[in-house]
Amino acid sequence: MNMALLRVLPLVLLSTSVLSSTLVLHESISHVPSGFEVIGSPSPNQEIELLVALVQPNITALAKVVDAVSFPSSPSYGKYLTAAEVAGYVKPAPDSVSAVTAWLPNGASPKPFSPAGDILKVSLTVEQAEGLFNTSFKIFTYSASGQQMIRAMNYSLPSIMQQHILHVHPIVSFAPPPQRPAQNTAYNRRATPKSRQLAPCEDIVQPVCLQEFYGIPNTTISGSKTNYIGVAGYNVNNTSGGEYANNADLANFLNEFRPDIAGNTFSLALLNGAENLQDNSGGLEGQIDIQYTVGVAGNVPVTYILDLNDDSVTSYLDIINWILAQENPPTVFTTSYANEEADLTLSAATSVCNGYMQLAAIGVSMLFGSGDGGASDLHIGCTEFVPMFPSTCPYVTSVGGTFFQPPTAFGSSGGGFSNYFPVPSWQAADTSAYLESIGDQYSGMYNPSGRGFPDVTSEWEVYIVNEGGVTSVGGTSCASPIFASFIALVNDRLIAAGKPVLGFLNPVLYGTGRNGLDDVTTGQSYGCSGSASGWNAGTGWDPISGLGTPNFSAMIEALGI
Ligand SMILES: *[C@@H]1O[C@H](CO)[C@@H](O)[C@H](O)[C@H]1NC(C)=O
Ligand SMILES: *[C@@H]1O[C@H](CO)[C@@H](O)[C@H](O)[C@H]1NC(C)=O
Ligand SMILES: *[C@@H]1O[C@H](CO)[C@@H](O)[C@H](O)[C@H]1NC(C)=O
Ligand SMILES: *[C@@H]1O[C@H](CO)[C@@H](O)[C@H](O)[C@H]1NC(C)=O
Ligand SMILES: *[C@@H]1O[C@H](CO)[C@@H](O)[C@H](O)[C@H]1NC(C)=O
Ligand SMILES: *[C@@H]1O[C@H](CO)[C@@H](O)[C@H](O)[C@H]1NC(C)=O
Ligand SMILES: CC(=O)N[C@H]1CO[C@H](CO)[C@@H](O)[C@@H]1O
Repeated sequence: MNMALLRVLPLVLLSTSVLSSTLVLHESISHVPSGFEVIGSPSPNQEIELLVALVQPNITALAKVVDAVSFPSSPSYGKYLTAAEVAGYVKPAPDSVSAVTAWLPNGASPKPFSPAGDILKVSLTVEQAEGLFNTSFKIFTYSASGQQMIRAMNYSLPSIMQQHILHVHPIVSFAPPPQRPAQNTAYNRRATPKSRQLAPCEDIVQPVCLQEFYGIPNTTISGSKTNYIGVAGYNVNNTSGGEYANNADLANFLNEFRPDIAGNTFSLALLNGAENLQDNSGGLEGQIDIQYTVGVAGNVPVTYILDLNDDSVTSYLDIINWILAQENPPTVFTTSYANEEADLTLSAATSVCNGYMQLAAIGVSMLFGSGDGGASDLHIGCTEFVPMFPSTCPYVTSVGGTFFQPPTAFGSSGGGFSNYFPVPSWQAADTSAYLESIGDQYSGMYNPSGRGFPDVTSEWEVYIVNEGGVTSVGGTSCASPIFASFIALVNDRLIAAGKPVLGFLNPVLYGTGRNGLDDVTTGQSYGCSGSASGWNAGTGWDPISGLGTPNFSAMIEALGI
């Protein structure tokens, strides 16, 4: 009884103040993003689900904790938090939850979407949402897929709610589903390697070549069961087709290229009704991501996390939530999907990036392909370069692509500077040295004070087995799982030496860890007028090859293992 009274009382007070509070425009976009078209108005009774991201009062305190556990010079280095401890920093203030709950209409049934409850999922009719946010919803289609979505050009919040709500998603967010950075072009279907005339590694790379190029060992030594790699997969409807990892193809791949670990496989986590179909109806992405983790990381266990979702922001958040909910989270995670940064609103990108900050706090190395369109994401004729997300989030490690040995940065390797996230302390000296080296070139086409990406690079083109045959594929889609496997094996050596795993990599990699990477000094990316109009590789960090390619023995030495 007492509890009920206590709960009711503030609600009455709040409702009165919300009524007297003025509506303030909270977010707006000026034009319908390209590729989308209005086709009508939704029925007022149609239900829509929205995510309400609440203010995270201690997020700046969490950023300091991440620095403390991630900089080797710090006394707390490697003392990662538990997800429950992280939740303490991001959980909303109790009065935010009660104020927002009281403001929402009956039946909205707000439920925690994230483990800490800092994002709520609510269900509203179009009519209710139009009233609440003083907006007008329309039905839009995305021409690339025919996918329909209900969105608006702007929304308002009562001024009193702005102290509680960061943003409501996806009212003005048109982000198309995450795209595989790679076209994953099967350049051609070749005969099986056994009948090839060329020596291994002369034309296209397979695991043994990566072992040779980067000194990657065959297997683990620690016997750890907690050091494992998570791999993201998205069963996106329509746009790119489903993505699946075929068990028989993996078995053939290992028999052919890694007979020493033949029979190894992977675990599955299926979110939102995703399926790992075995009917050859999928694309190549799932095949690459699984074959180049299971097939490169020796006996490090691999879990494939497949999500079914048609909105990229929610897709990224789904996987963040999954990792935070694991009793034993992966130590390394690789994602070969990306969006152009501008696909996401600043507030949505910030919410997702704050999720990666939480994963940094618990000690997960988050790796992402840097994109496959060079500096411009292949927008020929553009007047500004096109940065890619999540690579621009400072709490992830972005992986570009190189060709063969000695490695040359590949023209399609995504890279550049964020328009949303400022350059972090661990990177500032490197980006300014690079920008000084290019002078006025491209001035006005990028944000010189933004976070630069990629951070590192590895092989771009490899063989996979798909539908029983050997196929060559290319993209930072290949590079990210390869780098993840390298890090997982470095972690294995750290564990064997009784040391903490690497966790958030960048403070280490931009510090002593750079001695465990081989600088890539040749290559130039695609820009706004096609090839050779983007960034140049050079000595030190550059926005096409980052700090360089893996070198296992040098990394072991750099880390003092
Ligand atoms: C969060 O912030 C509040 C108010 O500043 C403070 O009392 C509390 O100790 C902080 N919690 C954590 C986990 O830092
Ligand atoms: C609601 O939005 C309309 C259209 O943008 C605007 O004219 C009106 O002033 C807004 N109402 C309030 C209360 O802000
Ligand atoms: C909000 O969007 C509607 C529909 O596009 C437009 O008519 C209105 O002017 C916009 N309001 C503001 C404040 O931007
Ligand atoms: C790695 O495995 C291959 C067989 O695939 C074997 O030839 C090689 O000797 C092994 N290397 C080491 C260092 O054990
Ligand atoms: C994807 O398509 C299937 C049928 O093809 C449908 O059942 C499912 O609801 C769709 N999922 C999403 C997220 O659109
Ligand atoms: C890796 O680093 C070692 C030094 O630790 C060096 O001798 C070797 O040449 C490097 N490997 C490559 C492929 O550059
Ligand atoms: C082209 C295509 O695959 N279209 C499919 C998109 O997804 C819907 C279901 O969400 C299917 O009905 C379409 O056939």
